[in-house]
Amino acid sequence: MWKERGRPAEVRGILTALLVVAGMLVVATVTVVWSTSQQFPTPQPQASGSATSGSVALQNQSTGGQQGGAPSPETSYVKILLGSADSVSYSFSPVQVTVVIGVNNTVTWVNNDNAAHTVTASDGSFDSGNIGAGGIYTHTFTTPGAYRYFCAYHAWMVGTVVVEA
Ligand SMILES: [Cu+2]
Repeated sequence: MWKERGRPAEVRGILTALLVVAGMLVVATVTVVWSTSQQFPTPQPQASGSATSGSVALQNQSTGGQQGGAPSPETSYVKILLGSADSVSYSFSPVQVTVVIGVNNTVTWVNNDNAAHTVTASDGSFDSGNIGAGGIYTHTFTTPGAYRYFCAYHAWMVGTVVVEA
């Protein structure tokens, strides 16, 4: 017999709350373990949960470069240095970059200058158009070769992408 009628309900309420918290901890732990086991660099993997980590890795490799601006191992970066519009001392950096198909053959140019520039292939195979201040341009190279490019506005701005199989 309970002398205080309110006590059992109160105890049951606390026990229920503890069970809910414990359940949430289990779910959170399982989620962390699962996402860690995926070894996936993207913060929000959209792949279905049935995919094994092996097929995810293969899929990631075969797609060659993912769009969206998120940094990934497949991307090589070339900076357009601040001052490139005003001084022949500044241009693309590095002026030559070597990439390997299937490894890092997506190149992203980042315009760190406060003026617009272009990344225009000498052979016409790619052309960024205007890249505004702070803007980026991304191109994925799929054919081996040496690709010279220039900025349409500034004659001293020239660079080369060497693509290896
Ligand atoms: Cu330029």
